[in-house]
Amino acid sequence: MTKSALQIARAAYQPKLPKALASGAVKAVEGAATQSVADQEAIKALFPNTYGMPLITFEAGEAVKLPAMNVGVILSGGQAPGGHNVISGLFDGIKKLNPENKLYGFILGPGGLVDHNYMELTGDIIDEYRNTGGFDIIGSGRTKLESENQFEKGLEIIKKLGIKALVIIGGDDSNTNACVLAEYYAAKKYGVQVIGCPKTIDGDLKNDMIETSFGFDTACKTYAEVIGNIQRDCNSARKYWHFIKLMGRSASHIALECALQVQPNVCIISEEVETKDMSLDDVVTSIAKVVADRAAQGHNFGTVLIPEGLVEFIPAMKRLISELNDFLASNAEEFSHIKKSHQRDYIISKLSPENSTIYASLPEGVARQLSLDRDPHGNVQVSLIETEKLLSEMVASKLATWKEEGKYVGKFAAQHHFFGYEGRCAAPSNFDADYCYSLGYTASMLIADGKTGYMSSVRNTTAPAAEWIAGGVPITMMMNMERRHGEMKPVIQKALVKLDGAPFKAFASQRDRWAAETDYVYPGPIQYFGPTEVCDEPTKTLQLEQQGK
Ligand code: FBP
Repeated sequence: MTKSALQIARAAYQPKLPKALASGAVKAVEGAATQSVADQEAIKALFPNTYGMPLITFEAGEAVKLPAMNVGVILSGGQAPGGHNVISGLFDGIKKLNPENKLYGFILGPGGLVDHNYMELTGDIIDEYRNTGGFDIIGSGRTKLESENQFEKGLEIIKKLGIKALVIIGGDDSNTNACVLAEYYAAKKYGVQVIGCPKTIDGDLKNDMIETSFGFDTACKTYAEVIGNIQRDCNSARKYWHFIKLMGRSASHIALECALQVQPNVCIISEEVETKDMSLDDVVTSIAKVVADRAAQGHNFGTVLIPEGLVEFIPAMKRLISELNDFLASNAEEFSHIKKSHQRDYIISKLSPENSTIYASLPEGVARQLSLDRDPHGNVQVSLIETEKLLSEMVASKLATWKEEGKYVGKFAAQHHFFGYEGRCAAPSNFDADYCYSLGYTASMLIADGKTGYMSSVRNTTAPAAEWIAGGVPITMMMNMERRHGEMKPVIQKALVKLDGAPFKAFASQRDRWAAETDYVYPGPIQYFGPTEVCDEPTKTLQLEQQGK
């Protein structure tokens, strides 16, 4: 593999570990018994073997020689910077326990386990991937591990390879499935342990015990760098409004963190839009107002950050999408015979009056996306909706109306951007490199301690890495019951942006000033070498959340 100079230098970086893990030998200290965040009786009944287990903290201890064991690892879902370091931490951890231990990677996600598609991860392979971005060492996939048939197919290869434990690196859904698998193997007494690791750039897998999911730090810093560059361009030419959509399928953590880093003129937070029951027109009006106010000061430029999941958080849009999904599912045949040029009018004539009015008000392109692009389950694919264009077109027409009414609105010219894939495989920041390596190493210690149904946890992450606290959290502790596809299911509670949380409050207390002034921050690229205050700084979100504790 040909490498850049940075990759070569970066390969030599030794990730920092919490003191207890770096000591070379640990002991597991058990805390109090746990319970799920809600629906305790229901979760307990579904997870009789893995419910109520204690929290685990690792402290320095005596070295113990364990018999050799084999471990399997799976990368699940969307890429997130640092995945390779979770695997290298896991590898180093099990090799430290016993150099005979082996690590097997299942190829292209959970599907690799079911299809018996795997490779042994040797030291040479691991060394190629240390401190690099991406999940390409074994690839990732979105196959859901849910059925007994899959669990049994997985067991066949687990037995064949003599695997004692499986580490699943994934987001809330993948860790929910890891917990179901752990319970299944425990109930069947198969003697196979399952450990989860918290991954997702979206930042929505976090709680009191999991301070952040890995990848969020690097992805936000990567986006913030590019947004900063755009803001500098914007402030140099002073002629464009930049509408920037940011990844985050559901929660707005990425948009909020980027706003805290770059101080844009506008940042929409989906959770606030939903809580305040704002309509699409309310969102558009709020942006148009900032545009007009800045124009009145002679500033015909600015930046607007938009979370990817916004459309589904606008209550009226949610109702429209739901009616459209149902209508198109039951009238697919008839709809397919309607001429393209008549489809819009046809839909307008069929929807309920409220939804029909909203649909008619949408720009042509967006209306088409809502009615045509459906996923295999018949749902509209919201991530394909170009929200940045939708909002800028609607802001333009709102400004035109205000102009006709005699209001001064200045000049409005928009540019559009979507930042998502650019940040998911970036070389991990020092924070993610250290955090991921520690998560992987901790997973190996949980395995050695015989644990199953636990998520690897590293806390106190705003302190220097040596003071981080490594341990394990029972996954059942994070669960509640939620309706999914019409059925009540045990799932890990998704962490949305809290409007009473410190990060949102910090943003809300400054946004009016950011809107009026041009006080942009230009964070620049992630620094991998240099002073610790530049290279090791955690996200603003994490700092603000931990300050309040
Ligand atoms: P995970 O939750 O699996 O980590 O993925 C998150 C994400 O990156 C979202 O931000 C984005 O909406 C989605 O994946 C895109 O999915 P895909 O990679 O399938 O296009």
